[in-house]
Amino acid sequence: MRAKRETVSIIGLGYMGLPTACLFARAGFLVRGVDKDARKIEMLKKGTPPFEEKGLAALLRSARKNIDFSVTPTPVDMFVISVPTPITKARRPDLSYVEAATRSIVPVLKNGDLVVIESTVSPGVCGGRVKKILDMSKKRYFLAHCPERAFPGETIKEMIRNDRIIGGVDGKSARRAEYFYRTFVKGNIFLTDIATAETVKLLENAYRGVNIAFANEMAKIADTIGVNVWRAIKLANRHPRVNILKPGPGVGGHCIPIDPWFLATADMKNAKLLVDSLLVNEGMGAYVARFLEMRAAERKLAIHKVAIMGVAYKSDVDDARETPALHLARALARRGYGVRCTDPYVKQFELPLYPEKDVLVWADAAVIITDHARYRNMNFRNASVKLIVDTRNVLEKARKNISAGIHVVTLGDGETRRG
Ligand code: SAJ
Repeated sequence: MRAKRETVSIIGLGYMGLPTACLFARAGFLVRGVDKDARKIEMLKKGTPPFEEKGLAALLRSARKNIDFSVTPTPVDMFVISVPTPITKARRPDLSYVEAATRSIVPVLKNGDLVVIESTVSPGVCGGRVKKILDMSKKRYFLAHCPERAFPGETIKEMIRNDRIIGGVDGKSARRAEYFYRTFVKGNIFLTDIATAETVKLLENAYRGVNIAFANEMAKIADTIGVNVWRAIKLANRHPRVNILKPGPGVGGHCIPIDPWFLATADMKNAKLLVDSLLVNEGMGAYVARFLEMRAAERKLAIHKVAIMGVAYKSDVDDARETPALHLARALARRGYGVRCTDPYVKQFELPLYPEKDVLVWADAAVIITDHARYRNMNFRNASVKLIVDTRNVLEKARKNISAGIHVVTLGDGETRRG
């Protein structure tokens, strides 16, 4: 890759910021990766990725000669802010990290620099609060929003291939940002105004959240009317203009359960469908706990100890942020069950994690929360569980291999015995 004149700094080296920093470095820019976590910086200086992501270790190696890491920003030509934007307990956007990161670059900002916000923000934040902070520098700078749109687990591939939306405070800012991203993005780049770019990102994740809430509601209705929701959705999706997502134990990750609140809180009076969808998804943990209890009672099974299988928020990742497993663990504990969690990939979790084989000889029931590929072929031989609740329909094919003494029920299978 030809060396580029400009220098780039990424503030926030998380799941999105670190691959972005490496991609800019591999494209030929001299890159400085900045993160306030000194331990992470030490690991990166040694060339060790601080988390797992497909292809990240190799990408880091290929970018190394163009990248260095530090805890403080230094002067560069382009800054990318890629820090978390969580929600508060009251479900209000918490912009404190974006604001602090923006403040941290004010002392090193020069005339003509470009600042790009990649973090997800509420509409109006980049052109409002962020711009106000940058104006304290008294410098002439360009400002754009280029929300990340990569799918964790496929982050690097998606960062290169996906289309990008860039919104600028003015046309020049958008075009300047386009020049930088063009060096590694192979998808289309669409330029727009900054508030539209902010909204596009929120619309994408809100759309997915509402669609999943719809599927979850259908699963509950299917349980009531005695129809298998998985079969029904599969057939409905044969319609050329229908694409219903999958029901499950609720939504996790740092995006789908959170981003819709950024839109909803911008106009609570009108955000009825959004708020209801968020609450339907959040309520799935409690629903699964009731589902387990009901199905156990129907089968006259005495269940006291429950194994939660999978705490990753989605299949085959080691990321447990906002995982539905936690909602379920709490709902089960409130109902007096003993709960133990296991996951083949996750290393850090709010609750203790146990080895799978130990948990399965301890528990009376298992609830599959994450659709990890390895669960698809499990036969539960030697397990003490009498009941398996499959919230993701992962055992569809394995069912016939599971010992006859174990009852397997699937969320939304419509098999409740009534009467
Ligand atoms: N889920 C379901 N049913 C489904 C699909 C997903 O219950 O049919 C659950 C998953 O298990 C998970 C949650 O939803 O718990 C979210 O997972 P996801 O795979 O839909 O999304 P993320 O959070 O990994 O990534 C999303 C992506 N957004 C869209 O697809 C619109 C990604 O492109 C974004 O970059 C990312 O959010 C982000 O950073 O905003």
